[in-house]
Amino acid sequence: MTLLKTLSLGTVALIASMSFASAETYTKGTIKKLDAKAGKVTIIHEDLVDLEMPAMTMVFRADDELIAKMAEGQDIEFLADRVKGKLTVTALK
Ligand SMILES: [Cu+2]
Repeated sequence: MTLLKTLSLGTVALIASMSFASAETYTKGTIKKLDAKAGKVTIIHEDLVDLEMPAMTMVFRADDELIAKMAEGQDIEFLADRVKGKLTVTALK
């Protein structure tokens, strides 16, 4: 039991330090429109800290795998980055 507790505490500490190291901040948003064919998603997003962008509604690109997890009207927490100059959703929580 003690060993198990020690192990899980170690895991938590490791994950915590990893998320600090990546310095990525998930942003809250709501999916307004989804265009799966075009690989585009319109998100009403809060402040995007990593991209120094204020809250707004805008179109992002997203790959098929991420779009498959999205639905219009859904509240999400996501990561975004510039990929080849285009703002792209890179992860969903
Ligand atoms: Cu924006």
